[in-house]
Amino acid sequence: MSRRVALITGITGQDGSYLAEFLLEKGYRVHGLVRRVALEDPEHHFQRINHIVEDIELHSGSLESFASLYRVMRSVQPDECYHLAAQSFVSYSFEDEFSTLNININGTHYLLAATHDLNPCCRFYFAGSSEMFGRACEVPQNENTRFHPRSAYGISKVAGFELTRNYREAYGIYASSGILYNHESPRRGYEFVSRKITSHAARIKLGLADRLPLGNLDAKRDWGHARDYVKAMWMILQQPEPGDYVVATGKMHSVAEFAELAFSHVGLNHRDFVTIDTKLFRPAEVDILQGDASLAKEVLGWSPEVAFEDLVREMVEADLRVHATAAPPCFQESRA
Ligand code: G4F
Repeated sequence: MSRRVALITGITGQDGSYLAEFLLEKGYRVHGLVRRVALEDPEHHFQRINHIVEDIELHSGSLESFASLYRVMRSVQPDECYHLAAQSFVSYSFEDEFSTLNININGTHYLLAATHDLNPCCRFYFAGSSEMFGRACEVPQNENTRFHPRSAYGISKVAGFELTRNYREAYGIYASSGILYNHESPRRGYEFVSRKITSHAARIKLGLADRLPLGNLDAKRDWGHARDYVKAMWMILQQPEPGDYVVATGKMHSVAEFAELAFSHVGLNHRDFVTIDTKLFRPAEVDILQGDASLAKEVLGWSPEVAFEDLVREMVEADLRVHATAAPPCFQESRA
């Protein structure tokens, strides 16, 4: 039997790299869309996929160029397309609403249009986000909760979600969305609060830093492990019918609790090191997100395997190793 073919946009990111590993293990031929600049500077951009780069095929293209996505879709002819690439940092979307909306909405639209035109039997996965719920009218949120996004990022994800649903309903494309809550790992970017906390806890422990500036400590999130969540993406595309699913742990913790736990793993008290930087508060905050993944459990048979405490421990331990052996990464203090 011939191997199934998958195309992943955002393959160099946290989720893309875990998903590529997962699909290779399942016997897929894995193709990835990467920006031309990444191909020119693989050492810097391929850190998360270096170990599998010989097993996958990379294609240059940009979410801002319909022509490039069309060309890649025509050449790869995937059975499954996982659209993960996006401007995914919520905070940055307040600094540049226009590029966030352009990249996230048009990129999704271009890919859907190319799929419809060239490869209508391809199964399409859209990376939706809990940020679509924003100022949520209920806790926990499920697939029927009304959207109330609070950032250009959240708005772009609602638009991508609706485009995906409309390609399903209007053109019969097998197009599904996962509404994923925050998911982290040692591969998380340093600009997100989880990795910012674990890397600072490690650096402070090693004497490489002496404080951790944070914004809103009271925000609550439903944090899971990225490896668990990419499995849900694949399961979503294996269903007989397309659909939309909340993917979450159902457990909620504050940023302060995350910091407390991370610092306690290195024998420190976060209160001695965390400072509040008002520049890191967002113009419109999402205070509480907690998902109800009952549908995913019932229909997909999916449930998370990694507990919050184990996730934080894994990240802190990985950061202790990173900072004990390597040059520290560049930290983006503003709005990070
Ligand atoms: O880690 P964050 O930047 O993640 P956020 O905004 O919840 O978004 C992440 O999860 C979404 C849902 O899955 C994704 F769609 C999205 O792409 C991204 O992966 O911030 C989490 C919370 C926020 O409430 C923020 O205000 O932490 C608060 N926070 C407090 N101090 C901080 C900081 N966030 C960051 N990034 N940096 C801080 O210093």
